Amino acid sequence: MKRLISWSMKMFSKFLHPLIKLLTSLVKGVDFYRQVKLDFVARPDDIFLVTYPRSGTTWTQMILYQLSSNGNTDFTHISRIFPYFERSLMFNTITVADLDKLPSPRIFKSHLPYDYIPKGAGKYIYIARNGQDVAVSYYHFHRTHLGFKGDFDEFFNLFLKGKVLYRSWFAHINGWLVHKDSPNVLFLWYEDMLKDSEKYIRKIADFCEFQIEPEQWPEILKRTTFDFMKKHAKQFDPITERLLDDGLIQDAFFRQGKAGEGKQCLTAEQKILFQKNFDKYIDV
Ligand code: PPS
Repeated sequence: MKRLISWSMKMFSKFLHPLIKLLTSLVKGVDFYRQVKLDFVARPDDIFLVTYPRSGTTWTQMILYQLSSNGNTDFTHISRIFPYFERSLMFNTITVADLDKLPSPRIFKSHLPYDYIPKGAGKYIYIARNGQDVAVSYYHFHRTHLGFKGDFDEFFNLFLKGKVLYRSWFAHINGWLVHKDSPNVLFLWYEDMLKDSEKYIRKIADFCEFQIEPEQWPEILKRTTFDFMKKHAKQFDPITERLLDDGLIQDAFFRQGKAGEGKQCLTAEQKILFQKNFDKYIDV
């Protein structure tokens, strides 16, 4: 009898799981469509930084931050400055009303294909990267950040078929390449930026119409180097972003390791309540 009940429960949950998954993604899709297509109001000075993942997004975010601010680096995570457009809305970490409150120019990170990106009079910076390099970088990212357990061969086949997050690299690039000469699109290659960072950082500054004083340049160039950013990795790593979204704090596990803090922190009332529970439940 127990076995029969267990089997029935197993079958029931087997049936429910895909249904719940389907319904959840349907609800998310409808919500996302409503927010992006109906509620979001684009501004003429919005800047969308768009890429297929692993193509230099974070680097360009830092470039934009250094160009658009006095260049301090004491932010918790770059996503708190420039929202990750679709992720924030999809996971409800931000609402369209929150986006409405952001000061201009708003700068958004996005991996959306051309057809999905909100259209307006704003500017679009698209960074493209060699697809084979993207595949390798994305494979490592899938393993370290998305729980992928397979080997590169398996991942590469999925990548070619577009069965990865943000789907086909080929379709993504192609969708944006068609618009590369539009006056409000700055289409850059990651490899070109690597070869001559300063030239392309200046291009980005001009495109965004940021006024940079000559004395600001050395700091901007220093803070956007790979070495500098790697030293501050936590401020850029999506793992930090996820922890912050969930209200979790890193490096807080080891706190004091001392005795007597309870006595100092509890109020007299809390101490009485504690003692009452102690007397009620502990009788040895
Ligand atoms: S993500 O996850 O989509 O946001 O990734 P993304 O930021 O687009 O790309 C990550 C790759 O960019 C490299 N990166 C840099 N290259 C040069 N200079 C700087 N400053 C820089 N910052 C990040 C990063 O190392 C990833 O590439 P790989 O090949 O994996 O090292």
